[in-house]
Amino acid sequence: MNSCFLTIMFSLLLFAGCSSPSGSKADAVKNSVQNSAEVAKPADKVNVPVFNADSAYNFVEAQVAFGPRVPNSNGHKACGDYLESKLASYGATVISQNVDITAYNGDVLKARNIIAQFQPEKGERILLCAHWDTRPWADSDPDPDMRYTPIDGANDGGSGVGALLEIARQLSLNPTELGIDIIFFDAEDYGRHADEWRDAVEGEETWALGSKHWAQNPHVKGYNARFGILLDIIGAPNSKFCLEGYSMYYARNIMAKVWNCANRSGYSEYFSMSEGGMITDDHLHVNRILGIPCIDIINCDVTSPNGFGPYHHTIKDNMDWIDAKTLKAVGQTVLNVIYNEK
Ligand code: AHN
Ligand code: ZN
Repeated sequence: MNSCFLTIMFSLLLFAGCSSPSGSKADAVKNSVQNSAEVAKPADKVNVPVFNADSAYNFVEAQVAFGPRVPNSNGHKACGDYLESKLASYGATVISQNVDITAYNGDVLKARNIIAQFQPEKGERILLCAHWDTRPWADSDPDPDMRYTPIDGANDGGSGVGALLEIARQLSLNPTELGIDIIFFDAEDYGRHADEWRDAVEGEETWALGSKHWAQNPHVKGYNARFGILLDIIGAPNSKFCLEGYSMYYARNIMAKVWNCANRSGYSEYFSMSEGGMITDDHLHVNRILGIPCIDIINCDVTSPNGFGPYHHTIKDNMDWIDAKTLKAVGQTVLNVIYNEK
């Protein structure tokens, strides 16, 4: 292979982005997304870093090695310290927002939202987020004896954080035009145990407690961002990310931006055009309380019992369900989106 060929290949990689003009076949998206206000930008060339999927995979593995990250556990504390120091090592200004939150069952959770600000002096910002805690119980496990056992949460918890740590690493090497905030929310997955669903009361909110606290008490007074992207359960092989209901309701043009970008980047197999249900997740509070349009990229699997995949909230949610190819599809798409924002 001659060096000229290599140079061309390298340039193609570096200049892959999502600001190409409209009219490509990837624009043939579902009407609801297509008819949004998002307009194609001129095709100026932007340097977009290459997302290293092996690095992201290793970041998932590193979290799982701490054991379950259940609030108040030793593994949770140690992993939180690890996440904070990793983000700081990538040049971010990092804040841990510590708060005691009472869960639906009376447990007082020593919760910790971990907030990393890249280029904090910039006014125009993008929010990227994931939850870092893991479910205290495998309450969807097929074996009833396992339903009070904590899970590894490789996919549910680990995957979104792993992809964002790799993005943080890229941000340390190549600055973006806008400021970026990466937030790892705590206490997302302490929602009511499936055995107690009959006790649920109308309107109760037992999930996504850390993000609710942050949205009510943002780390910066009057915090705002152009938009937000939540990554949740993004590591399984052959994942399908559907058009989640709250994302479509609150942030349709951001969905269009991201799904179009995924298509142009060659990831249409993962970014499905089928509609998903409305999922109570961290993005909901960002939308409802702060009014920042925030989407949720989350696996949907209508063939599985709870709609998120057969491993979800079972003891099988371990490294066997993490595929670097899926992390790549999501991570590269997010990089392409954020490096193209001006
Ligand atoms: C509910 O099941 C209501 N919300 C799911 C959000 C979630 C749980 N994401 C990860 N684990
Ligand atoms: Zn969960």
